Amino acid sequence: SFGEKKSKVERIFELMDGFLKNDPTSLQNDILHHVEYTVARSRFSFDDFEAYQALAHSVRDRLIERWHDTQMHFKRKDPKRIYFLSLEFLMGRSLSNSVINLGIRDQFADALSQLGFELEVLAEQEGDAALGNGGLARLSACQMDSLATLDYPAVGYDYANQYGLFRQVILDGFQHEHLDFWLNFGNPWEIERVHVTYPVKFYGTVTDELLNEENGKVWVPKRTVEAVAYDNPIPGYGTRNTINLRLWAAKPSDQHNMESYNTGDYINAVVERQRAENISSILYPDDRSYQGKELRLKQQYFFVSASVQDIIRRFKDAHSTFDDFPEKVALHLNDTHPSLAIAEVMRVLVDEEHLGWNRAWNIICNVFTFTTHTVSPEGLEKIPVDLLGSLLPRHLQIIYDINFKFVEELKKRIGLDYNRLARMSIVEEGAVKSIQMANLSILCSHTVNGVSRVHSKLLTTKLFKDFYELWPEKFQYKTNGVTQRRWIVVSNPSLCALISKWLGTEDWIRDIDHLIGLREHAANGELHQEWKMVKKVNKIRLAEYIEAMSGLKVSLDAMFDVQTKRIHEYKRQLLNILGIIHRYDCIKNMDKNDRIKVVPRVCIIGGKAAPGYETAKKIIKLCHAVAEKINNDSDIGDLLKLVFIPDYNVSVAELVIPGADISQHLSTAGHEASGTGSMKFLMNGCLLLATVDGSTVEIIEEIGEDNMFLFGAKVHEVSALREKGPALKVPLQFSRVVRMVRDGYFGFKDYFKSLCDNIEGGQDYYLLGADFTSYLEAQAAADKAYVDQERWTEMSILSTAGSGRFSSDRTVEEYAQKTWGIQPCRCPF
Ligand code: F55
Repeated sequence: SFGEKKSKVERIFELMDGFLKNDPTSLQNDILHHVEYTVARSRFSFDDFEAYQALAHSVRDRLIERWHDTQMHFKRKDPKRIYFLSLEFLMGRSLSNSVINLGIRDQFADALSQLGFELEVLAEQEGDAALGNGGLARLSACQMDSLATLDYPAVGYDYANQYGLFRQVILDGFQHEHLDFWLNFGNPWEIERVHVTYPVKFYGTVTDELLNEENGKVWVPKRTVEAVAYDNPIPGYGTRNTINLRLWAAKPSDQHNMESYNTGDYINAVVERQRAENISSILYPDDRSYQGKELRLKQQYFFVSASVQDIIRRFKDAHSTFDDFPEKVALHLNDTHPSLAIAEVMRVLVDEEHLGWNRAWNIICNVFTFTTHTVSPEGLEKIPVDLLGSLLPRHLQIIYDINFKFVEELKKRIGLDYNRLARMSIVEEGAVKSIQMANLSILCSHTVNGVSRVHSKLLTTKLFKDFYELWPEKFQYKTNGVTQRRWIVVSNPSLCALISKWLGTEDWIRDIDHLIGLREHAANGELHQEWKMVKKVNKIRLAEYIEAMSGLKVSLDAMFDVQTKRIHEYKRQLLNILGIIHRYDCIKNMDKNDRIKVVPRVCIIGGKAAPGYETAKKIIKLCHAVAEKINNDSDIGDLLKLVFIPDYNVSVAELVIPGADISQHLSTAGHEASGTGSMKFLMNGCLLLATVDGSTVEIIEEIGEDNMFLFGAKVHEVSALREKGPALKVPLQFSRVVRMVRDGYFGFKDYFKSLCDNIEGGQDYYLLGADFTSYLEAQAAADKAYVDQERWTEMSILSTAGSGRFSSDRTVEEYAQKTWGIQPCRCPF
């Protein structure tokens, strides 16, 4: 019936038969095409960076194909989706990860080598996407990788930071913060969606016109900002599924503000409009405290509002009644940062969709899930009522209404226990009246998760005890995990090949349970040889990096001892440094015969301090001061070196972790909710020296105490030790090393005084003194074990073999089944 004319579909098939090809010639063609037409350089002359850009665009094309197919498939099948709301994602670099997950790494490597380029070298050209602070943010990234790989219909949402986390620059041993212009050289991984935009409104007043519950209220906002979507495809491994991380950028809205200025003030009107973009410009660099800043609140609401509009739009495209909403939507709150979503969904359902309060409330209670990453009450987010009321007046009302009904209900259940009512209330009275976002999140979520077993115990017995007693069934935990794709396959190709060889399969990359198969080879001499070779290769890579960064040459025979993570008092980098001083002091006092027995060490410390965190910054300076002394002491030579690795981020971690022999996780027991760095080290066959805290408790169950170096007070012992105050005994060795710092042995006497005061005279909140002896014993045990290289290698193999439980694949699987109620939805092509 179409006669001579071909159908549009036929014509498209004729022009583009199927997908992009991955043979060397096609790949080379694509790369050169992008050099010429995307990068706009001559295909006869382009440098490494330009080659990287062209390569990235060739990979991006392949991601887009799969992304389209996946989205179409999801749309057709309309499964329940998980919307992962997080204010932070630490994605790091994407190139290697993408080509590996797409299954075309080797093809690209071959294609490039024929053009005279090396894939690894080009991958180094990529900047590090640091849209987050630390563990919480990297966890989101690992979970996205697992969600894609396990074929779950997921969407990640965040706002699009213009600047990432600050770059740490060290000058004279002091941390300086530099802006991270991560988008200056373009970002080939994002796809701008100029048509996917939503207005986000702020300020204004709520009218009293429509007071009946069915109709809701009318909010007359005063400012509008436009949210524009930037999509970042996240490919799964061994599947065509490619999910979306949608980031919102703030743009001035067209209709807004211009008319409110008199015509004479045109210039100021334009300048004022541009300020809209500030909302998505900066990432708050503090990973512990909530400052109650207006800009932070704006960022939270901005991304939450755009995401909620997007989610509701997608839902309404396929459904006619909101009663189906909980069957199609799981909304996950990654900590309380996105918890305004609760009030926003409520507002949309009541004020805009006119569902009536009770129906809306019922929906809310069946869609939200919440994970907290915090252990201490000080870590909980509070938003001053005045601030919220001026920026989002209607949301404040809704939260008040939720709270009123909750407290009424609560009185019926628990009676007039006013202390408990006050603790559980969402509204906290006090000097600064504020909203307790955790209470709101717990109340409105059907599931509340901790991030490790001990963390969960602390939540149910301390932090959220009142809520637990009311709703024990809400509380769960999902021990964190990390993705083996990034933390072994991408970052440690030699180990990856070795594991696959000995397991006789690559299946462990998708199904981590296979990893345990290494255990039966743990004593195999041949494997030992190969295992040691791999470690050596990675140590060489790390040593070269250290030399390039600092000029310091380190011995490959030394034990590479690493502590890299955000700098915090509770993580006790100071304990590590004091231990190093002790080691130095011991070596200095040894005679020749004893020195021969010393196991040489390269101590590596890295991590950022929040810009306003003075004590953490002093710890960084102390590390440099001690390093200066030790590294320049010719009497010490290769027996001890101390290196601070600047600007620790995901890409640096990929280099450091595989090269570590041992890694330290020293949090005072009860302070680390989980810890995820340890899991990455573990996967890379690195031994752990750790306190029995957070996820380490569960790591012990998998690896066995004999294969780790544990020390320190246990969670239940900490408060009794603290209560002793000045009466707490500390070892002489401890007082001796602190005295060295006090007396200016490493210079900067006055500057370090407060660090010393913090840990002496009954002030030692994090119990460095109390744990010192036990710490030194664990260190001595590590030295002893290292001397027996075969035993050490066996422990190393057993560490990797036992790391399977700490894959984010397991974590995500648990979330899918026990929290989100979602099923895989695999793209069939
Ligand atoms: C960032 C911003 C604010 Cl306002 C508060 C906290 C943070 C943050 O980065 N927290 C964080 O990283 N917490 C960590 O989460 C990890 C993943 O669950 C845990 O492993 C770790 O114990 C916890 O400290």
